[in-house]
Amino acid sequence: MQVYLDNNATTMCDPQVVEVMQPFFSEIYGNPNSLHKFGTASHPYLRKAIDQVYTALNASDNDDIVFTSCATESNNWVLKSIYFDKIVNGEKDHIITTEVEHPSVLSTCRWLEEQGVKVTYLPVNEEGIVEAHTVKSFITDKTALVSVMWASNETGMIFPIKEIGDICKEKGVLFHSDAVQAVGKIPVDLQDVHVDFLSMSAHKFHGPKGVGALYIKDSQPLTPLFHGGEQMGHRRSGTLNVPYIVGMGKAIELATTNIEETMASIRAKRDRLEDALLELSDTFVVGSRENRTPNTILISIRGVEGEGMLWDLNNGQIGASTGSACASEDLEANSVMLAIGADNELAHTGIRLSLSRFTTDEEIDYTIEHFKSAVARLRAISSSFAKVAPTPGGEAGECHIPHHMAH
Ligand code: 7TS
Repeated sequence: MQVYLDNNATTMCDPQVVEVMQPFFSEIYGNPNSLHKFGTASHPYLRKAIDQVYTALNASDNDDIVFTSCATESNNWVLKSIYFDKIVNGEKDHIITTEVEHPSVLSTCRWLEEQGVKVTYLPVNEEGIVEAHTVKSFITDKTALVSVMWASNETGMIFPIKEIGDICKEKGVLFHSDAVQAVGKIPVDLQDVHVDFLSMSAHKFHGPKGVGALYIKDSQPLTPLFHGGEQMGHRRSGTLNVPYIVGMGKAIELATTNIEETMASIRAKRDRLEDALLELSDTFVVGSRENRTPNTILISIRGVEGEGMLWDLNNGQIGASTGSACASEDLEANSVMLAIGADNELAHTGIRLSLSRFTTDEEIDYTIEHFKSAVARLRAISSSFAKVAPTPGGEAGECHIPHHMAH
């Protein structure tokens, strides 16, 4: 058996999505900007894909949805264009974000700091989220943009986006949310929540890799990141990636139709896995289940170093992650766990398990069994676990576990 539990890194492309993409490689291949029938043949399919994204997000007709190459591009676009549109001219000088954003936001913000922008990186609370009142307290009349993720890729924790959106609206500050880990996993209704810009990536909801989108409320102006042939209403130049756009449309439709039912089914499997793993001694899961995307578990197993655990799981044909795959080449502690107050040793033990609608009950059974035996194997050879193991009648020494993580 093979079990893929790294769906926050990427997902399998749904075979139904692959099927709808197929004709656009070698049959309907004209450039949509060409005036002949080879070009115009793709237009109804592009329109359909755009409609599918609008419907999935409950966007308004006067909003814009622009296809990009990925969420990294969408995030870079918003942040850099706000710099050009609002900061270079001296109107504003400040951006607010959080300590736990994806590197596509954090690294862009660090680059903006080098250009002279003031950036506030908000800390998270013990649940790993930023509270709305914290955002409010840092907004000044020089704040150009607030950028807060909808849900964390590492913990699955869902941020109070509705409250933050209301605060930004009231204060007249633009609001961007990186919704990569929310779209297709939990309901995202843009009539209900005020967001000016929203980033998403198709491969996180069983679409193809290399296509994403940026939602722009009320089609407000935003300097393009790519200048060129003026595609996408002059907003994003470059020949349209028709097969991938069609695939993204289908994928978002499949992921958001009956989302409540899909969530309940994934949540039941996730909770069963989580309950079973928490039977192990000295294990901790970050964040409450109710406020987490239904597919994600970030679990810490004291005395079991994350990389060792990944290696053992991989030997058992189980794919998991110690955090974000984007950062997995450096063996650093999990930065989100550090941010929520875990010590360095504990922050090296985080394992992220992320399910999908394709995860089966049999795969969960197999994972529970293998995971438990892996922990026993690794603890047997762990010097740090021996060192911190609780003494009879006493608390574990040396290893600091934040009280809120001790379930
Ligand atoms: N934003 C968030 C919240 C993400 O989780 C990711 C990818 C991105 C942006 C970037 O998406 P891309 O399509 O441009 O690459 N996150 C992860 C992860 O958690 N592990 O691997 C990639």
